[in-house]
Amino acid sequence: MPDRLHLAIQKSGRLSDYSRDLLRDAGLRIQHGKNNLAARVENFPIDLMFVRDDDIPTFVADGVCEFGIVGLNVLEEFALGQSEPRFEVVAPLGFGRCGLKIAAPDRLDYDGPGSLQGTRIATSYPRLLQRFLDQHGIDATVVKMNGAVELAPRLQIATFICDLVSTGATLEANGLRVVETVLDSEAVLVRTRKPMSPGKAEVSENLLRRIEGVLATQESKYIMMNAPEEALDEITHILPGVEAPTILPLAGRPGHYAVHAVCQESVFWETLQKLKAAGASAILVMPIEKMMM
Ligand code: PRT
Ligand code: ZN
Repeated sequence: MPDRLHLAIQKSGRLSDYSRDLLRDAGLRIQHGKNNLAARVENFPIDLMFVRDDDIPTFVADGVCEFGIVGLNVLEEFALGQSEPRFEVVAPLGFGRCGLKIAAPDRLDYDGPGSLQGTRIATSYPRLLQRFLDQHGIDATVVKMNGAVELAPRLQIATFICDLVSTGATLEANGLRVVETVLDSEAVLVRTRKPMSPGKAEVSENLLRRIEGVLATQESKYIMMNAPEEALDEITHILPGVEAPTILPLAGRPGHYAVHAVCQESVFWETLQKLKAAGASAILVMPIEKMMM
């Protein structure tokens, strides 16, 4: 029996569906048993642990789970309470994006971090907020709250709040506005720094390659177009993240070519417009299902 690797993901919440989808896209077949705290992966020696997101940094730091998927906000807040980092971020995952922001009541004047001096700021992220205040040389009282932080100004617990923001709708509904960014966050794949057995290390590398493959295909697109010979140089230049496109002569159209390429970066409408202006026609952009470099 090979050593089984343990991967912690959020049980239920904003990251859980995305985390499961990512693992499925990486080809992991998750067994659905009766146990809703753990599941086996059928085709890999990996066990999934379904836990509160707040517990994930501890599990990974202690090596109880070799890997975890968690918001950078939760991870960094935990790390600031540790004397040494016992884990490493191995991949940003592109979902769960949000910002840890300081917000002020709409009617309050705000004139830079100096306006925070001597005030009270409510947050669930006291260490990250304290770091921000220290970096700006501000002396303020950090009021720790475990939830409903946006109510603090109305309840007169604090003047400012420091909370996660994605759409900004919650702030708006509570008459608050963003004044500072403390941290830009997204979900990350984190790995323990505890040494692994050779068996686990091999599975770990394999898992990483698979996840990197999924992330690469999310950004990458296969692009095809036709172009006259004189436009080929400029087109090759415009294509984002392409080293050597495939260029094939078009049957029955002398001087005209088909250009095929894998773009390793996002292809925007602006890129298509530039290609067209350079002389390209019949431009097609297609998703890539699997890729291994
Ligand atoms: O039960 P468990 O402890 O596992 O879950 P949780 O309730 O602590 O976390 P959950 O599921 O709410 O969030 C998990 C992670 O999602 C967070 O740690 C962030 O990394 C990420 N994330 C992304 C967010 C948001 N966007 C977000 N908008 N987490 C929370 N919010 C909250 C925010 O706190 C505020 O109350 O949503 C509200 C603001 O949203 P907007 O859209 O109105 O700006
Ligand atoms: Zn939580």
